[in-house]
Amino acid sequence: MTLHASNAAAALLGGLHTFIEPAYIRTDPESCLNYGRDWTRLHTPNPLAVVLPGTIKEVQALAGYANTHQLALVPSGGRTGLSGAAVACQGEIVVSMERMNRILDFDPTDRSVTCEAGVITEVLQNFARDHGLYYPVDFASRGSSQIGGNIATNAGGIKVIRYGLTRDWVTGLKVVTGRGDLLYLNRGLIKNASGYDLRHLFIGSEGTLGIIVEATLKLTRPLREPNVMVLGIPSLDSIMSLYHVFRNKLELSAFEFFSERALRHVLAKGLHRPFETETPYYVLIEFENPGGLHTDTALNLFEHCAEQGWLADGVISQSEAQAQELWRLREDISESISGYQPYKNDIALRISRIPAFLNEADTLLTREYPDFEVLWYGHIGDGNLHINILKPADLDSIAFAKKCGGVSEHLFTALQQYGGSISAEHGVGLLKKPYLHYTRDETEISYLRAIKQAFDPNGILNPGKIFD
Ligand code: S2G
Ligand code: ZN
Repeated sequence: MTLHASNAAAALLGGLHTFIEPAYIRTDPESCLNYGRDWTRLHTPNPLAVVLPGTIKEVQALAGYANTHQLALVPSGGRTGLSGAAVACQGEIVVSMERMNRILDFDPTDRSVTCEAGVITEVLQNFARDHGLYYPVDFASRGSSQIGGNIATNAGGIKVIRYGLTRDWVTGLKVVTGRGDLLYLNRGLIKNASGYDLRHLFIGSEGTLGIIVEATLKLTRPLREPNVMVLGIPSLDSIMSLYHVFRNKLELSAFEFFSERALRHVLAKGLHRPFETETPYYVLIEFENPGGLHTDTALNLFEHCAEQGWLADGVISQSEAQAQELWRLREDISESISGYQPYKNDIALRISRIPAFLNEADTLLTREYPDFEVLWYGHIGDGNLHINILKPADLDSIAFAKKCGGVSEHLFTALQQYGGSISAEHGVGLLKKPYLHYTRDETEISYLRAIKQAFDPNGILNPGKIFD
């Protein structure tokens, strides 16, 4: 009998009522389905219940209750993850932070904002903009992801080459550990040399060490009149040469790439080609261009790269609207292919090793996937490549995932030679767990386990994610 139908489950759920209002304890099938999964679709959601705490005290009481009754808790934000880290498929209790969604404090002198974990990323970005500032961690899922989830996965996105990752913007963190203790870490300080910086253990921990309940984040000045260029690239080899030329002369805030195949899926959704010429690859560059100060430099660099044969065509935005339209060619890729249930590789390398790896990986994937459509895109400027394999309509998901998993072993073996990571920004969760050893050795994993033991001794937090 599943846990849900037993009397024990009823008693466990009844006990929750002592510290969570019944309206915020859900067991209906729709809630269990929607809150029991992220954007992956390889596991059947099967939580015992979905709980929506409204205060830190309630989160602490939940952790205490879970320890007493050996219940598993799966912290849940916007559930836009791509590695299964927010999946609840084994009778866990999903702890949704969506009710804890207030912006609590803003200080213009510190240029910092304190918000609850459930604040939507775009709400924070708009709050910063409305106060003349900028929260520069940005990605396509900004409209549904939550700050707590962004921190738990150390979200990266499209501006990393200039602004870094979520980790670089968190100056304070309130977390409820697996022991039920509330830790207030670093308290918004820029400098704090008072021992281990525990904040950084929770950033990227995928809900396995603690439940993030509040964060203090730095803000910065807005980009001044960003311009966007999209360039048509004849071969993989020229991408990084072009990158070096542009980054040496312009303050880039983004350097993305995508293949013609990826572009075609976006065009199928109604967007227009950036220019007439069709090339195997495209690069999207963003740079600050206040008052058109750098336009000549950008055009001279364009000419130089064209003379070198590194590009075949290109366009530079003439307005903010056009810049946004060019961004959509890159940012809409994920959405445009979601119907194909793509198998996603999200790998990271040092950028110096990209040219050699790109060619080796392209040869390997062409050999291993003769009949599948393989799309390349990603944040190549920071060494992050997204390789998406589209599932053929006539192949069932399990067989497809099995085939791709086998190819991933080859890809990760090659990646290991380049010192790369099997997961650049999407995390490990459930999907990448079988491959963790390609990036972390046994000794390192033993230390990860020791840290887990310190913060979550009874293993109530997101068990089975990252490692067993
Ligand atoms: C991107 C979004 C998720 C995906 O587009 O940069 O991180 O589709 C991705 O891989
Ligand atoms: Zn990405």
